[in-house]
Amino acid sequence: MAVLDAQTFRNYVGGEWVDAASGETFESTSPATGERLGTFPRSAADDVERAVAAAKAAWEEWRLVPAPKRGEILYRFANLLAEQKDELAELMSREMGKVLPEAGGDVQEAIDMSLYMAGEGRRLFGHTTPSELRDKFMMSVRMPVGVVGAITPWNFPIAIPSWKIAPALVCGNTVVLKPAEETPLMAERFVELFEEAGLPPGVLNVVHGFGEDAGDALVRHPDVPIITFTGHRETGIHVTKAAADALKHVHLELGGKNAIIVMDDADLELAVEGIVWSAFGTSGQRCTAASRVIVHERVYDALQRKLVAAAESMRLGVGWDESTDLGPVISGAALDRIHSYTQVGRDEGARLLTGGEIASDGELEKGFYYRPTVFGDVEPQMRIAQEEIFGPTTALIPVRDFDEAVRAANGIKYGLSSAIFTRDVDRAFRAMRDLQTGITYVNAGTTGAEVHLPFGGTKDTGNGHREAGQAALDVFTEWKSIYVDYSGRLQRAQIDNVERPAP
Ligand code: UN1
Repeated sequence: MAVLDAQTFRNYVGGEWVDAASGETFESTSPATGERLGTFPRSAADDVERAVAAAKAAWEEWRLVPAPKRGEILYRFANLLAEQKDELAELMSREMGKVLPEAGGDVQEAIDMSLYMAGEGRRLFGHTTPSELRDKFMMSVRMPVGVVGAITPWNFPIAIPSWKIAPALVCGNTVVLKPAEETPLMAERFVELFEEAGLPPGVLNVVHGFGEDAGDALVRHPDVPIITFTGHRETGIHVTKAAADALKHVHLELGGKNAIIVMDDADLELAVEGIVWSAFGTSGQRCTAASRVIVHERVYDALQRKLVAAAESMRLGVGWDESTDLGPVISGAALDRIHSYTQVGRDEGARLLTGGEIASDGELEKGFYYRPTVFGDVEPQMRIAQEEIFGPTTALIPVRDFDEAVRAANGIKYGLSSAIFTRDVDRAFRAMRDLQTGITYVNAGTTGAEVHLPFGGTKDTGNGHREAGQAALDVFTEWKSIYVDYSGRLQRAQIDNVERPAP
């Protein structure tokens, strides 16, 4: 393991720890307390250039390492993550803000993904199928593509890099990672563990910095044929345009405005637990957060009462304190944006039932805390029911029946996750069919995806690709179809084997 100064960190390029060429830096600070966690290189195009060159050179050898051997490195990586899970969770809580059980879950998701993709080293199945011609064999195999440019967000600072990097590596690609500038320390630890697991130099490189310089240079680099990006819709559009001239493969995982439907036959206690977990977990800063709750009018009052009581019982504080239910949001800018939506909701005529305030009493004053916020009497077209807030704010939308609920759920531009609480099996199946999202939960909240099913969404949530599950392999490989003719003569498909029609 590289010996690093406790406070100053570097990029990881070609197996070396290096500063940005410009010598410029930026700081990582805790959103919980403002404490400084480290100084990181603020990289630009020339740093990206070096990292891509290292990844490109390493690819020539890495693509030839047998996939099961590539998988073994992922097994070792998973074991190291497991050994250091508690320490990583504590650090994540400091750098990103989420409470310890969730931070542990974030690390666990990376362990799960690494183990799953490690096993893929002994699968990566292709297909064989009989030829229409005699003495001819055909198969399709997955081929690595080259250097993957991965741009990852701060809200799952260990899990999401693993979703991209574990499958990219097992498929035989090399990677340049540009992690979120809010959580560079987590990315640093992530790559140190890969180094310790025995990943050869250049196979995974990290370039710290900001989207506008390091991220943009990575997206535009001609030797990076695949870009995988998780973040805002507008940035996703920018990435797509920047990658278009070089016809790059672009995988996007963008926003969500996820709804939980609560029908009149639902188990209301369970529904409230699901809503609290999905709306306020990670302080609402998940792509899968439930920022809308669509409620049958017959149970609306009861649900509203229970939900408000549950929200008001939540304790705000630093994530590493065991009594904390809700940690800070990521930054002052995020806090301002979330708070501005409270004003938007009020102006639109929604009823603020609880929260709607920046919390700054006592120790909270040092960080960025927002009280869990519930709006009632929200109409589906209001901005607070249409736009991604990415904070602990949810909107209750009353409806008369199931059809109206599904219409409201679908009446947005995003399509990541959805949920329905009902005990009626017919309604549950209709919801599974009719909710236009990439993920649907029955009798559970909108969060909680497991690593071995595809993750991603319809409409403006992405561009049709999925990460996780077997679907991830489609992002990080190209199919090659191979034909072997052992007849010893020229056999023309579609011609030599076709019976001539009778004259
Ligand atoms: C995200 O918010 O981008 O299902 C990822 C979930 C988590 C992953 C969320 N397993 O909410």
